[in-house]
Amino acid sequence: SPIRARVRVWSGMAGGGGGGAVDRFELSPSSVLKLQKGDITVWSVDGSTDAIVNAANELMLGGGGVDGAIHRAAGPELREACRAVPMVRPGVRCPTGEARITPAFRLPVSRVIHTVGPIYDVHPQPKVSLENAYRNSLRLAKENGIQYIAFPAISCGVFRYPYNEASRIAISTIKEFSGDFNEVHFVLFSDDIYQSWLEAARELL
Ligand code: AR6
Repeated sequence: SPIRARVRVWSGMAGGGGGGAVDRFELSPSSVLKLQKGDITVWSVDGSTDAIVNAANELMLGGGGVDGAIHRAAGPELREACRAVPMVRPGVRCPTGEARITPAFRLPVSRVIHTVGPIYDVHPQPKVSLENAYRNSLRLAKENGIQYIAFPAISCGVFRYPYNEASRIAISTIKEFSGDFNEVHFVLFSDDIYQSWLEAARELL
């Protein structure tokens, strides 16, 4: 069963999303969850078994929010790699709840996993799709030998998912993969969202 102890450490560079306090929770004896505030585009652990997750849209050619930041930092090659992902139907490279993987180009990590969360007010079953977005990102990461993975708060920006619900969904889905990764990180951009993730981790881990 997960160990309840929680410690605060200073991130330094490795695993850092810009530096700052990192909250650490054990998922299994060999696997930890880390929460921090920061910018996911500067996060990395080792540049060979690490990946960041992008909160993309179904077309996968960039957008606003974290998607825009990741494309800017990765350079135009990322857009070309995304364009090469086959369409499953017109306008859709990655259906909501699924995930696709590309190289990371100028980012400090080895790969980018693109997933699409639900638009909260529009999707008929937003909870299932948000769970699937986390689950399929983690499955694809595992298949590709990723040991360190960092997520943003998928759907919590433009797609308007209430972050107090999204944080519980995110943490409980990560728990399904206890032991599959050395480290799973959340790099959260705003204080209210970070606090909500911290509460969910204290409750659920
Ligand atoms: N690092 C970490 N988190 C960030 C960063 C960053 N550099 N920048 C923003 N966030 P959003 P969504 C946070 O809107 O709701 C795009 O246009 C942000 O504060 O990026 O899934 C896509 O193309 C928020 O908490 O993603 C899609 O069309 C979280 O990332 C659509 O938005 C997610 O917000 C996807 O919407």
